[in-house]
Amino acid sequence: MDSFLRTSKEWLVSAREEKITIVVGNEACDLDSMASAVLFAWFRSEDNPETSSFKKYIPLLNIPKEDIKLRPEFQTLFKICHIDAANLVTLTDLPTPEILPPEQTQWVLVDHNKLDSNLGQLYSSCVAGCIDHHNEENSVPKNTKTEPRIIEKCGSCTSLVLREVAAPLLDENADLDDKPKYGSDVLKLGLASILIDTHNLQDATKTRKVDQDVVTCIDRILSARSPDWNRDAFFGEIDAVMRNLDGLSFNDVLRKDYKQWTETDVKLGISSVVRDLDFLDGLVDKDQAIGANSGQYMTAVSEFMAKRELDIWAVMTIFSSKQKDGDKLFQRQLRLHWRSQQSRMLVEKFEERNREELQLESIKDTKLSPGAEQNWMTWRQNNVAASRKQVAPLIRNTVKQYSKI
Ligand SMILES: [Mn+2]
Repeated sequence: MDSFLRTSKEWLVSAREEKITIVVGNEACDLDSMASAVLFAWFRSEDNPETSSFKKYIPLLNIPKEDIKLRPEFQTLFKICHIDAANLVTLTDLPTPEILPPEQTQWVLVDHNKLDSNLGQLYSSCVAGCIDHHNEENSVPKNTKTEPRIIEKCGSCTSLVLREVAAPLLDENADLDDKPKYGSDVLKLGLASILIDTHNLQDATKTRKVDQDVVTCIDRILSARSPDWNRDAFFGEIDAVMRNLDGLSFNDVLRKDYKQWTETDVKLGISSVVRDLDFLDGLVDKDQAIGANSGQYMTAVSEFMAKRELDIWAVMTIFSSKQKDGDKLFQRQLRLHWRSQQSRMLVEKFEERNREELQLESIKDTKLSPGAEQNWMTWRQNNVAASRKQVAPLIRNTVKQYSKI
């Protein structure tokens, strides 16, 4: 797979002569987006790159190159799967439109279904298909030609990708052992993504049949190939690396898993964090080497928001604590920051409209000593099933309905 990635990187610059398909995940670029893009490109590309009819599919990570280092779980998985991170195409590698003219490209979106930001401005008319598990944005043409158009709710987009482009995986009678396309490295890349998104199939609010089916089949193949194979241990290794945010600054933690939308001229950003708010607020202190008070917190927040011109910035946390019976209890918190009185009104409207559905319960920030006037509100979100996938549309709907008043 590594040599495929290296070759695909070279195709980028020869696109003037030969058309290419770019497969891109969403801008949060989590494990699911990365694995979906790589696996779609890998399975759709034909085996023999020398033939002229070769279809060139290039996976693209929707982040600058330097941001790969914010995702240590990628590094761990790349090691397991024998992938050199340097061979992956990132936004930093994307040539200018003069070298990569839009008409020479078609784009397949995985793990999102609307091409946003800079890429969207240049290439949204070239979108030729999508596979996604988010809400329908009605942006990808309804009739795609040779590429799929699949939008279906499930735990991991990777499950949908594999079901679509690697169907023999789900066929119990298929013998895949001598097929390089189905090597163990490839299967582990897909498996890691699905296990993380479904918490090893334990998160019943997210896991669907397609996730279960794909995991069961990959698990069976890997067990048959190696007596030492242990799915739980594999999940545990990746999960532990993901939750370890040691050494990252406040700013890095908040841009590690970040998405942004513009709704009726209001800019909304949402950061997802796998630790609680006390951990996060402690980092403000660490960054500045002095005790954190609300004023310092506000400075850090203003910088983050100003850099992205945000009107509203949400921070969502998900973390777990061990119960007496050994089970994990998952908890969520939500914090919304506003820039102006207008965006404050939107945040208040959001709370009013969604308090019940999200089971929001106001909480005090324990790590921040009071200082200047706050421009944020914090809640415990007792509806733990609602992740960013559900909360983002709720905030966007409030903005759509009230921002013009
Ligand atoms: Mn996803």
